[in-house]
Amino acid sequence: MRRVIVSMFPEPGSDDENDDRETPMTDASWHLFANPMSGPSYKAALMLALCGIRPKVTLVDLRSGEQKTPAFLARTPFGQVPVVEHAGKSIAQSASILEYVAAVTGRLGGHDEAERARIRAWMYWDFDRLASSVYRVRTHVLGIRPLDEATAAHYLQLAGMALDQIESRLAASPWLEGNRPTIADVDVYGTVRYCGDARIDLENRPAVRAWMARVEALPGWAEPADLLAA
Ligand SMILES: N[C@@H](CCC(=O)N[C@@H](CS)C(=O)NCC(=O)O)C(=O)O
Repeated sequence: MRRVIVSMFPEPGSDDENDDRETPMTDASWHLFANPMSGPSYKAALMLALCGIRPKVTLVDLRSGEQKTPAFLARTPFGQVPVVEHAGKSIAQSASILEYVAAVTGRLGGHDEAERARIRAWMYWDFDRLASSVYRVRTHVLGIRPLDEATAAHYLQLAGMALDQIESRLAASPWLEGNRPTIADVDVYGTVRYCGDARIDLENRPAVRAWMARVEALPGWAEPADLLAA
């Protein structure tokens, strides 16, 4: 069986990074359960891609409730995508998946406990303030989960406030935590990139747009449609 020693890959953006690295073959020791419309699924898929791992992907049909079947609930008590299976373990929640992949590959994580805690703080903040508003506005705009206008306006305002926070941060620092990309960037990027679907304008947030371009220049970066196909 082909063995991929992912921890030997250099950090994205480091001097050792080989931009000509071939697209990896599917590595079935990593199995991603995902949905193509799901932002958290994209976060998990993007993290694996940035670490040079192309997992086996199984698409989960959320409309038919496949995520609530006993077979899927055996993988995760949450009945949600994404889930990653690796080395006989099943990991749910995109932020936990990002931490797990970072720990296993030695990439995009923190160097010590304090840095790991600061990175984790961005991920908690993301789901508390940013994803909770951007994703809700997105599903409203796309007609997947319509809200009444007052509720939609409320979440739009929260999204704007959260985006203003990262605009300030990224005006002063190229990455959310420290001077290199980390899973904080992967996580928050996986929310911000859905602002377009949510019709949230990033025009007046130049630092966010420049940071998105930096993320999109990382080796392995790809669009959701490219990563979340069966
Ligand atoms: N906090 C979770 C959120 C996961 C989530 O909301 N997944 C949605 C798709 S985006 C889902 O599976 N929804 C179906 C359901 O809840 O039944 C994460 O970051 O992984």
